Amino acid sequence: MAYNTLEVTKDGKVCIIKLARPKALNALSNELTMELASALEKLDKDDNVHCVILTGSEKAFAAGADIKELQDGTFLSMYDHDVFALYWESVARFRKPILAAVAGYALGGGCEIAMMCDFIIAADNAKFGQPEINLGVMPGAGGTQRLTKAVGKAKAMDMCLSGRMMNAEEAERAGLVSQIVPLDELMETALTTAKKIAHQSLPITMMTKEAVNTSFETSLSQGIRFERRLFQAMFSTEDQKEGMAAFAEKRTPHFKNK
Ligand code: DAK
Repeated sequence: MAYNTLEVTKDGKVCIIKLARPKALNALSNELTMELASALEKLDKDDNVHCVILTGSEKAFAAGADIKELQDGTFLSMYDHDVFALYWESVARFRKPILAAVAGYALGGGCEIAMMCDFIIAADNAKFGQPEINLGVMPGAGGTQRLTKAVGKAKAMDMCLSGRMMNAEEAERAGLVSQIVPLDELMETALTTAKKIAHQSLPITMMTKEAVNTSFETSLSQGIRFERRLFQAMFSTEDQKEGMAAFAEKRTPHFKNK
């Protein structure tokens, strides 16, 4: 399907979604937001897709919500037409592995969407920030929560209150990104990583993701109990038998996603 604001391509079992509003630094307009949600809904049902990469341009992953669309909003228009909560969260709700490949600016809603992905690979020119304070508002799509969980209170407060940006090195040191690579290696690294994930058993990667995400929602003992049940349940899959048999037989496993 063709989109106005996204370029969607496939490479084997990996799907790459590129945000494509370059003139507006990929500002997250209503149209882009709805197209992203619709693309993810289709990919969720596509059995041939096992992993998704969300990326932008070399200059901007996304410079935030489209301020020009937001500026005349009222409390009621925001409340009634809750496009952000409904559609942006589609990234967080996506059940298959999804990683963000971030180059350039990831600001405001752009930073929030990157943080909704399972992890972030950053180019060395990446800049992360929650600059909403400069606009007379605050982060509204999880920034105050996910950033705090990722980098801790001191840096999250600093960024949300001062609006300053974090470069790639600081983001990696703080635990916001999993690795930094040179800009011209970003997509190659993201694709190699995504293919590695896509090669695993899909139900097992999905359950693993669910278990890690559960750590944000529950106490340690509940999380550990949940992990143990999923671990035990995995022994009812053909892929567990295949994975362990392949190890014992010194061969590569061939997962059937069953
Ligand atoms: N929105 C609209 N247009 C944007 C934009 C944005 N966020 N960011 C950049 N652009 C546009 C610029 O207006 C400019 O357009 P033209 O003037 O050429 O028409 C073009 O992109 C190039 O931008 P610049 O000329 O500014 O480029 P520079 O390299 O000089 O600067 C910059 C790059 C990223 C530092 C700068 O553009 C900038 O500061 N951008 C704004 C960053 C920002 O404040 N982001 C936060 C947006 S607020 C909600 C939940 C969440 C949210 C909203 C609602 N609800 C639950 C209801 C989220 C809010 C946000 O994200």
